[in-house]
Amino acid sequence: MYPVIPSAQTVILTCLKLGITTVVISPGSRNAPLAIGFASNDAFKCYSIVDERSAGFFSLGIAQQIKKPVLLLCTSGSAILNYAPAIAEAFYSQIPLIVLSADRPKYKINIGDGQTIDQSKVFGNNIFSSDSLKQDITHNLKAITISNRQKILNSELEVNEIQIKIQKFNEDLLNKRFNESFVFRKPVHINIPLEEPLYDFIETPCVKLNNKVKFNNEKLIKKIDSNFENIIEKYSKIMILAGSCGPNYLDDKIIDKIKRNSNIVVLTESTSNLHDDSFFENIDQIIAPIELLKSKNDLFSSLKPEILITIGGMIISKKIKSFLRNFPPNIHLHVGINDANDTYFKGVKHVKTTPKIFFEKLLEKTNSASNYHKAWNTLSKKRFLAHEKFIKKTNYSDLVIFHILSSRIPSKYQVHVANSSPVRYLQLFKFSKLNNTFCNRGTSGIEGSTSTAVGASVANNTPTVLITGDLSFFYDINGLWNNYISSDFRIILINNSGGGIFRILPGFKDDEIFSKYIETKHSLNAKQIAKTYGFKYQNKKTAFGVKFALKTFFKKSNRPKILEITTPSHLSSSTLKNYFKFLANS
Ligand SMILES: Cc1ncc(C[n+]2csc(CCOP(=O)(O)OP(=O)(O)O)c2C)c(N)n1
Repeated sequence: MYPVIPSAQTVILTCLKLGITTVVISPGSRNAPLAIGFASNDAFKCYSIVDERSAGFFSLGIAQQIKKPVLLLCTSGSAILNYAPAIAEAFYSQIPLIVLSADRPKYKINIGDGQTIDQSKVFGNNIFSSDSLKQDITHNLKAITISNRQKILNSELEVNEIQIKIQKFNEDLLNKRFNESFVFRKPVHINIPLEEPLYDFIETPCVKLNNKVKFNNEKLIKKIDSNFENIIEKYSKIMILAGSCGPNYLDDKIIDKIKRNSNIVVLTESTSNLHDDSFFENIDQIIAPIELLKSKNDLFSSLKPEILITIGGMIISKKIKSFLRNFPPNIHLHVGINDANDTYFKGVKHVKTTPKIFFEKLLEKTNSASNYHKAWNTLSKKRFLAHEKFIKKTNYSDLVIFHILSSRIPSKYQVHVANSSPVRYLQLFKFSKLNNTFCNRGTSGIEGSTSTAVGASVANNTPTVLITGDLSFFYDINGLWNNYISSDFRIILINNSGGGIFRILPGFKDDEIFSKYIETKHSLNAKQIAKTYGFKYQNKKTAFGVKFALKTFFKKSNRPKILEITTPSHLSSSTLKNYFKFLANS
């Protein structure tokens, strides 16, 4: 079934032609032509989610996995504003989303009609583009004439001639923006003014798209500037720093070539999803203790790269940022098609190509022998030994929980981590290389981790576990309010009764104001929530209890499960501080 309204039809036909077929729909009437049009067409996979904020993150989770734009459809009024956090996250973490907001015609905005706001440009600068389709003049011409406010009637042209222009404008705009979303991996917004009647449908579309509608990304992959190819020969200290990358971002052949160069070190994070024994995967474990040493300047100077090559998206580690800002490389190159951030204030040269093309070219010229990798490796090994020693003797705390988890999450599980301290603790441990790991680090928000994990789980064949803090979990309870949570979905909720991260960050004060307004201490638990949403639930308060629960937690079950782990916030923060001191002095 197709809506009779040509612009709504055009949206559906463009999506079909480009193969954009996943749609997350939130309820309403203004969007009914599109909602029913999508849902009645077997080519589309549609999801229904009431809360638009959750729908936004759910879509983001899907798009993160399928690496293609996902459509978000909402009604007019305030609904669209609730997409804002997910759109900002998608914008900064380079995830393609297409917001389709149904709207009233222009002449019904700000004249006292209900459920109406100005929907243009609601995402400000946190989106790639915001546009509005033109309203079809052939649909309910009478309403347009009565309104007498929209100047789409033109006395010199016939109605049909005007409609042809409108149709061309709409087709071109949709093709352009959908392409940009896909190629640049960015969110885009298309606002769609729709006049009533909204519930009229036909079996065969009356719109015929022009043939130019297709994906076209060839122009974007630029040739590498040949100056960069001599880098390997020239420098003896090269650092490759990987931010968040999807799984398999670099292929094994390239990894193999990189590791044969003793002048290259590769630093990765949990969300880089890049693994090799020669890579340094626990950046904070290596660097954070240095800051506590008297000899820090000498040590940092010896580890500083001459050239920094960044790949992927956002970097989690504050420590590596601080190190590279204080001890900047001579050159910073960012390799990739999307954003190149000048994170280290050194100026960044953007090499707009794929890492595969770049490294293949670069690594043809091997290898100036140097001790650079060795220096990092010696320090890393030393830190790891101290880490093991500390963990063995330490008390029950958030740190210990992550140690326990690191060897107990089955490798077939995809791991989603919430902000902020869970993702930072995770960085201190080696999890299975097969646990692909994701976190919303575009804006580091705490409002959509559950919804994102649920979205990712429906798009992925592997089971999913979400590791979350309590504020993040309670913030996004509506992430559980949908029909798409499978029985193998797992949540590990580390409940330290507030924002434990703030006890770790500089500025912590053990007083009432801090506790109430910064840490936001509370005494909630997830027991009743688990019941409401049909989860099996356990709560553990000791290392022994957690280990015991994990023996069966990932086993097959007929319902999803929540394991709530209660930890003492004051001990957790002091343990982490002692951990870094111990590493520094070992
Ligand atoms: C939407 C949003 N509001 C506020 C913040 C600031 N913030 C960062 S971490 C955090 C606390 C997270 O607490 P919790 O989820 O319990 O994890 P914990 O730090 O205790 O491990 C807050 C409020 C944010 N990142 N996003």
